[in-house]
Amino acid sequence: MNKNNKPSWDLSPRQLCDIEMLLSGAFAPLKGFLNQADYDSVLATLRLADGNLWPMPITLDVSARFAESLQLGETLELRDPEGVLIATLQLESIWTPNKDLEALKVFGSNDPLHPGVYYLHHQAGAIYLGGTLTAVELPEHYDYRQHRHTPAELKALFKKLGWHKVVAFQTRNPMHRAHQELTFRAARELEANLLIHPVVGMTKPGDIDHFTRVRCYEQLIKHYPEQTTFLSLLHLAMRMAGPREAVWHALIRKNYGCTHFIIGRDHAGPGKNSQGQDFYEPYAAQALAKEFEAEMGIKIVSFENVVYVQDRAEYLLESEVAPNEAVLTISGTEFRRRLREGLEIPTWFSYPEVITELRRSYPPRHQQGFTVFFTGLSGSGKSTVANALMVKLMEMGGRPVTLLDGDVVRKNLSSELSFSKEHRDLNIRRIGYVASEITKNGGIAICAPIAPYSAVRREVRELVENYGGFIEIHVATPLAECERRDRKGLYAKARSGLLKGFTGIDDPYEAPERPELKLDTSEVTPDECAHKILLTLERLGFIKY
Ligand code: PPS
Repeated sequence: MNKNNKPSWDLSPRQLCDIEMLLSGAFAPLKGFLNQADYDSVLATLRLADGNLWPMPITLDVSARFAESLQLGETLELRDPEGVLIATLQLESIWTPNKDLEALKVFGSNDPLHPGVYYLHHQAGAIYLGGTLTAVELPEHYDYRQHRHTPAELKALFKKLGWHKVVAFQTRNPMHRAHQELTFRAARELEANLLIHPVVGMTKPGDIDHFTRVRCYEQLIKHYPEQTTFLSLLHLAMRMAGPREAVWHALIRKNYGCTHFIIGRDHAGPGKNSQGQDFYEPYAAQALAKEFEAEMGIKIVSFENVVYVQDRAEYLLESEVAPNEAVLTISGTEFRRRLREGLEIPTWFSYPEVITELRRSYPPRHQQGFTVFFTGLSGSGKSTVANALMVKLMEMGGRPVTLLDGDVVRKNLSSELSFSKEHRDLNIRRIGYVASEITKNGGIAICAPIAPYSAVRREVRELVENYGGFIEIHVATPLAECERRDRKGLYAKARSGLLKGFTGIDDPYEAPERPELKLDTSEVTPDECAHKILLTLERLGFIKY
């Protein structure tokens, strides 16, 4: 509650993106966050209850506790993280969504490896609020202002420039020469102007940050014929929903005044599922968007992949290449490996200025920061090994090292927290936050909490991997051995019932499924454990002797 007695909600990063799109008209015909009838209809039919095409549920998710304080019909204030009032919402619906159903309908899957599914189940609040918005002010951006435009501004600009046909290109990656070739072709074939319209709101976790990407686009755009191409940034939060997302992207571009929209192979696909298969058929997004082309009022420009043909020294569509012609490709994974290891990236693949920008932000791994995250039972030997590792890394020098030991953190950062699941997760989030800042600034963070829950460990991994390495070490010393050691006498207390909720005794420990390294200190000395970790760090490229 604030001083007007109106309930107030602090918008999450994703909600901030959504509200900006809603208020600017980029999500027209939406006038607010979906109410329950529209939500149900969007899931079932890709349409709002009134029949208008709209494929993506844009919902205001909140915690159950906050929702309890609300009543239908009242006005809710929506604020940015600094407390600035962005808009008010007239509450029309409050409901508990069936998230399994939502995941299946929107993403076609309930696989937690899908980032949209994961977000839905682990980050989005349990309750949805729907209603019409009244704007107060658009969220403020201080970065790249010259490249940010509302739909009205872009439409006015196209009109002023006399651009009658505008083909939009969506991307969440740095653009290389193949992308440029594809956009050139589209513009040439359609005799249209080109809008490079990259997403800078939220993309797939682990993507290259938008600051770096925008510097790359600024370099690339110099290689287009003058006055033909325009760069504008889209503050969208992607969902990685493949076909549904493609329809959504096209509708958004229509709202920005574009006449054509390029959809390539596997548009907005999130990669592989837990069975190692792509979540979506490579051309399913094109097919679905084509189905709605006439209704949307924007033409879909479908493209297959463009590849580099060595003998001809030019880019061609895959289908134009003769069977005997050698095609050169560098996959995304290979490209990242070369960046990471400081290896050569050929000029046929990308312009040197673009590569220079990428290298400034992504130095080779041995110059990046990283986090070594130990997890394991009390008494498993985490602290001992962490200390051994710390001094060995300090001996090597070159990067500052900080140890965030479980007990020490509990004294300094988390002294008010208990050992409930909620508090343990909060404790790990705090450790993760500090580790991510250390990693961002090029240092080494060594964390050694129990961290019994896998979901929050994954959250921390995602956070840290935005800035550098995350190396998870499972100290898998058997419970019997930890209990035998019982250095602090806590196992005895837990067994006798004096201490409740003790990990491994009457509280759960979820072992990591894919740690970078698994150690058992009942079999290996602390010194040897530290050595094994150093070898792992070397293998991954984070240290160089
Ligand atoms: S957690 O779950 O990650 O937040 O735990 P952590 O911050 O690492 O704190 C673990 C240390 O607190 C002591 N302790 C307990 N551990 C587990 N369960 C309960 N109920 C508990 N109560 C106190 C214990 O000494 C842990 O230290 P380590 O170094 O792991 O032995």
